[in-house]
Amino acid sequence: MAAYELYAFWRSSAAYRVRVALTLKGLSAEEHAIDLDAGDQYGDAFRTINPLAAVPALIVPGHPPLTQSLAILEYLDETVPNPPLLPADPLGRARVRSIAAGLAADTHPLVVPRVRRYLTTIGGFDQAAWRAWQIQWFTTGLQGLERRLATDAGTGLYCHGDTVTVADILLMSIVAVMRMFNIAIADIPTIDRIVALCETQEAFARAAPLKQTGAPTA
Ligand SMILES: N[C@@H](CCC(=O)N[C@@H](CS)C(=O)NCC(=O)O)C(=O)O
Repeated sequence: MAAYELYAFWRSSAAYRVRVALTLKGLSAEEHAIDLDAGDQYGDAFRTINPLAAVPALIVPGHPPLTQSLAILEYLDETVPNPPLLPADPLGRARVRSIAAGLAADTHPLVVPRVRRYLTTIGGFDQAAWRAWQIQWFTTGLQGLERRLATDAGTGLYCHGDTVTVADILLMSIVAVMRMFNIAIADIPTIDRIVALCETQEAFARAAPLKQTGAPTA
């Protein structure tokens, strides 16, 4: 199997997704830490890997870096089909991709370091305003997902059916980073149930931010 390399940061929600998928597929990658708090993503060295200055980037030997966590998850799913991370049927795949995009495209980008940096410098936000902003968009994303999961027939033990899909990986990646910010959202029982089930699995446990190199120890 290819000797992958993964550019990541311990707290990164998007890098967490790739770690989970690699483990589920029985793969591993040598990790290179890009310290997002120190601004390493803006250095020339990393910009040659991802000009958009964001992790993750997965290096498949002999190929240009793969970026965008959803694209990386689909690449891994296509090259190592078992266990599948997308349903076999087109409607199921569309539902899973829709749940994943709701979190990856409509929720997560609002709370990344570059947005925090802009709002707390040019945008005039103090720490309280930034925290209120984070809570606002995590709440909007997860309460919307809760309504959907609670009413859709497609929901099973997991976000879609009874096996882990890309939708669960995205959900857990958002929950993991919310915890790092000490943000909890009430009244999302379906999500809480799915999160508790995912947490029993090694792939999610191993990807936990606080278990990664560079994470604070106390
Ligand atoms: N849509 C991208 C998001 C990538 C992204 O924004 N990653 C964050 C960490 S979770 C990052 O590196 N941010 C750097 C910054 O905001 O300066 C993906 O899914 O890979």
